[in-house]
Amino acid sequence: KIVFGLGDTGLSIARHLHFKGASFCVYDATSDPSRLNILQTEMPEINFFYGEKPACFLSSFKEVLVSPGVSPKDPLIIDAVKSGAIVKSDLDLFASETTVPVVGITGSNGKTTVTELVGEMAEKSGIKVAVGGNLGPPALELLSDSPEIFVLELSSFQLEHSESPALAVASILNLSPDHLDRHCTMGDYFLAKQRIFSGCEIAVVNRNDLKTHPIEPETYSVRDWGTDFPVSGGVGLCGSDSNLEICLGRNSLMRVSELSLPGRHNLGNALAALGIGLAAGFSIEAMITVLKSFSGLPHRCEFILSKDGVNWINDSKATNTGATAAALEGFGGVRNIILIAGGLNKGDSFQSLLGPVKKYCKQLVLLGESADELFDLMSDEVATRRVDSIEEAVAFAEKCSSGGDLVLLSPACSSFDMFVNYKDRGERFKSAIFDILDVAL
Ligand code: UMA
Ligand code: ADP
Repeated sequence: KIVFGLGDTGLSIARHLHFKGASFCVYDATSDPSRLNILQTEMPEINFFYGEKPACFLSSFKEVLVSPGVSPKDPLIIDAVKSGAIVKSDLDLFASETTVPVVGITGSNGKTTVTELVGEMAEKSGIKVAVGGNLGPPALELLSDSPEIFVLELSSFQLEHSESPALAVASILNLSPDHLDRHCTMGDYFLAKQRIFSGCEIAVVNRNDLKTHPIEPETYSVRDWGTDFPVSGGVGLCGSDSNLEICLGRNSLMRVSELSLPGRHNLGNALAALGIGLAAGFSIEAMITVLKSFSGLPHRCEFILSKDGVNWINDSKATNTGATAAALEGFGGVRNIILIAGGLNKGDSFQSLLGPVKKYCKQLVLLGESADELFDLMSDEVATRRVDSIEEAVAFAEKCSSGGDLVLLSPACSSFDMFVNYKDRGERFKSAIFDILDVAL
């Protein structure tokens, strides 16, 4: 066996195989991968290979245990498959090691939020739960917790390498363009997400969005949620616009105004979490309590402060156009948003943002590698300024804002061109706000 990639996932696979007494080695394209020190300390006898290798490098191995960041189109993987090697993910290994129910959640946006929500719902229901997957820690690291249920966030990268996750409850929350630099087409991206349903017992879907449904629904038991009235008895909304209520069939559970999560997209996340929790058998009362108190995670439409009538919001985790559109639609009034956007484009077209930007933005502030592309597309429609740093963006936004405005960092791009990651970008944004607005932390 060979473990391909030595990041968090590769290390979790190596630890698992080592614990099982299996014979294996590890390969990484780089000479000094992030987890090499740990591998060499914990498992000094394991052979580590690195650097560029000929396409046939993996062909002598019977099993290749691959990290999510490795593309299935990598010549090494293509050759290994041709030579008859079994290519497996950490999820495949994980699935073969547990008989405890596993809930899996994927989607283009909202995965981490809903996974954390569902985890809290399980805990509040008195069920011992382990939460991880794409949000970390990797699934295999959770086995030693011996929980009564696992709740995993699953990315398209993980699912693409996975044969059959065999989940007790599987859900696709939504689907909009993301990671097209890896998946090439929306069709491929959709098929990668569909793998979440392979071998599952209950599929939880948005009844109004066919992209979240299994291609072969007759194979599974299906539960649904939606932002309309649940005629067929699922999770949904009832009541008038001024007094909307979350309901299960005809039974009202709570008022929408009692939710702590902000924005319309988070109402969808709350309904999805409720649908998933019901499918997993959690207590309805416990789930309602959690929905009333869970106010969201840092860097996701996170309210920072209000000064001189201007609200400042950090949505650094918005790394695709779907997330940025949701923030604009969730918070926008009449052209009152100063939007700070741009970064590393993951292969998405920004065209779909043009409508919401025209409708809600009074000013665009652009940074990062995609600033020129965004400028060319948007500058005829809205006042646009290019800047070189997040600090310059905040200083400029402060100058051009007035009472009733909202300054929103929601980049629609990943952060790696200028920052360590989205957290670093969000933290730098927050520090700049406190410095430039001269507000004590
Ligand atoms: N590597 C190669 N060849 C390649 C690609 C990578 O040798 O072609 C090596 C790299 O040199 C590196 C290692 O593989 O040493 C990294 O492996 P990885 O990219 O799979 O990263 P991990 O550290 O194992 O982290 C992965 C997820 N990363 C990706 O999917 C890119 C983490 O999600 C996840 O938290 C972790 O497993 C635990 O489950 C990160 C992410 O950005 C946060 N995910 C994407 C997202 O959320 O949008 C999908
Ligand atoms: P993921 O794990 O899928 O990246 P997160 O919960 O971390 O999802 O949120 C990432 C970004 O997506 C944030 O900007 C957040 O505001 C936005 N978001 C969350 N839920 C949704 C949704 N249902 N639709 C669109 N955008 C969303």
